[in-house]
Amino acid sequence: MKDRTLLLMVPVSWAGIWTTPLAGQAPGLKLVVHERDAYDPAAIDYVLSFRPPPGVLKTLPNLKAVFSLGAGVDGFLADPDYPRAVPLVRFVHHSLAREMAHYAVLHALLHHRRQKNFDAAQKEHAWRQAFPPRRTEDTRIGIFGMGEIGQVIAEAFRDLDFPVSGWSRTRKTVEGVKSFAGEAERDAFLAQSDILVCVLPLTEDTRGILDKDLFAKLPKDSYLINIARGGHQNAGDLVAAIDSGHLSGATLDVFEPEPLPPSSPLWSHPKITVTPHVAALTDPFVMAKAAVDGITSLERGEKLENVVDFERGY
Ligand code: NDP
Ligand code: OXD
Repeated sequence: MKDRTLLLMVPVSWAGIWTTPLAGQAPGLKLVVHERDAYDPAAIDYVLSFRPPPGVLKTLPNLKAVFSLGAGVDGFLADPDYPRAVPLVRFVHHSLAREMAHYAVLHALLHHRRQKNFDAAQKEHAWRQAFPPRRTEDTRIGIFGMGEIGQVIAEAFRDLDFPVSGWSRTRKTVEGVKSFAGEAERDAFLAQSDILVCVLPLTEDTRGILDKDLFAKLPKDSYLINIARGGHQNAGDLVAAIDSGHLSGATLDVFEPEPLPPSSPLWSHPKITVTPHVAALTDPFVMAKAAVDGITSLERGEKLENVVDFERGY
């Protein structure tokens, strides 16, 4: 790593979260922080970022690879000047998928077990043995996006005895999980998803996919958990589908824009749970190791793993 420089493009106040583990993993690597340190653009070999300011990457003539701090890379592809000859590497690790599975299971069970009703009863000191859950065997979980994260989420629900299916572009073989593939099988998948968990990447094909047409195809009383990107959901259509009684509610971790403005009606909707993009946080030490391993592979002339396909957009 000697004579190599990595540029970190994150909010300056967060820089230490990433520089400490990177310095520990690769003591020889020079670290510079965008908007904090002066640097020569020609000296930058690698970049680590999540949502880099558009236009900066193209000013780095000797850039060899870009590492995403997250699994989703829409923040990079939103830059029309992303230099496409430079490989963009996603963060893929079981720790991230596992945290996403914990979040999805937590919110699915809160809904499935009707926990909001017990919270309300507790406030009244009322012993109400009401609100029986729907049978687990009858609560069909649909995973929208069966990639690195979706498959781990599917397995977690399967292991809790829920019937699980998944939708992806290409067919998957995951034990005990029914696979639906492509546009032709999308409606059939939706029609049997009582809890829909969205973990699709945000691409030209998936932007706005969670809209009124899609909600109409879900079974009555179904529930949405969106932990992918805010750009997938049409918030107005979602509120209308819930208020009409067709959907029973939603948990949303992602929004467009973020942070969700205080004036958004989503904050106070009684059937919507809002969390601030925390379904899974990248572990800085795991991420630092992944980036350093990637740089080492590249420097040895080996194949880089988890490289984004710019045509597909993920
Ligand atoms: P992957 O790229 O591994 O998986 C994406 C999946 O979506 C694949 O199964 C892919 O199908 C499927 N897919 C993509 N486009 C389409 C389409 N047009 N039609 C049908 N299926 C499609 O991504 P990850 O699982 O690693 O991550 C998923 C997303 O989760 C990220 O992009 C990010 O937005 C979000 N995320 C959110 C976090 C949070 O804290 N809220 C944390 C981490 C990730 P195929 O397999 O056939 O290619
Ligand atoms: C990610 C995220 O994409 O945290 O990893 O949203």
